[in-house]
Amino acid sequence: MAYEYITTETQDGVAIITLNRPKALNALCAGLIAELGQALQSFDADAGIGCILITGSEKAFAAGADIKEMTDKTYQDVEAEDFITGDWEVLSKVRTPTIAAVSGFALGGGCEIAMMADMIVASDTAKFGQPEITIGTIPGSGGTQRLTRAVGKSLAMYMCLTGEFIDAETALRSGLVAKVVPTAELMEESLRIAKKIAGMSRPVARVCKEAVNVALETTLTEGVRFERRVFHATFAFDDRKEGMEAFAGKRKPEWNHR
Ligand code: DAK
Repeated sequence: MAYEYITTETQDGVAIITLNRPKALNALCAGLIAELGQALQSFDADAGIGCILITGSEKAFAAGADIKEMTDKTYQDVEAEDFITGDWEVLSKVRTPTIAAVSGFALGGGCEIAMMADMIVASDTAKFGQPEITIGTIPGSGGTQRLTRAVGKSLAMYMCLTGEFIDAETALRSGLVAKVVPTAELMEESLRIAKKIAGMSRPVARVCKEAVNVALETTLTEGVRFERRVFHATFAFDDRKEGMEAFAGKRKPEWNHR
């Protein structure tokens, strides 16, 4: 599939989507978001893919929604077309585990896209921010919600109300990212993690992801109840039996992804 604003490739069960609009620091124009949604949906439906890795360039993961594209829109326009909502949300809905490998700027919609991934691996040059307030608006794709859940109220308020960026170390300390690595090692380490996840039983990885996500949507009692039911349900998978037999037999499991 030929895309204009992204590139895609696959490696050992991992799909790699690279945002590729370098002159605009990967600003998320409607065409890019449509292509991202399309690529995500097609990899999510591909039984051979066990993890999806999204990345940008060394200078920018993405510097936000395309401001120039938004400038002349009116309230009536954005309300009528439910402005860019559909494809923006695909990443938060795919069942395949996802990783955002972030170097450089992850701002506004760029930070929001990264936060929709299941985890963020950041280079030591990464900068995260929600600077929408500096252009007279507020985060529109989960920035006030996912950021607050990830880093807590005070840091989220600071970022959303001042528009100032945080560096990779602050992002790590606050729980926004899973890991920080030197820029030169970002893809190698992100791919290592992605391939490890892709090497697990795919249905088990899918329900594991679903259970972790439930933690953000429900009470502890309900979450633990959901987890218990899903844990029981893993005993219906061939791969659960294979995994335990392989452990006892001191061999590597051979998943059939069922
Ligand atoms: N949009 C359009 N173009 C952008 C851009 C952006 N967000 N960010 C950078 N560019 C362009 C610049 O205009 C420049 O283009 P030319 O002038 O060369 O044509 C080129 O990329 C290089 O940028 P700079 O020359 O500015 O590079 P610097 O290194 O000096 O500065 C910077 C880098 C990232 C600090 C700066 O470019 C910057 O402040 N960019 C804007 C950051 C920002 O405010 N981002 C938030 C945008 S608002 C929604 C979903 C999401 C959203 C809304 C709704 N729904 C689902 C409803 C999201 C909104 C946003 O993200």
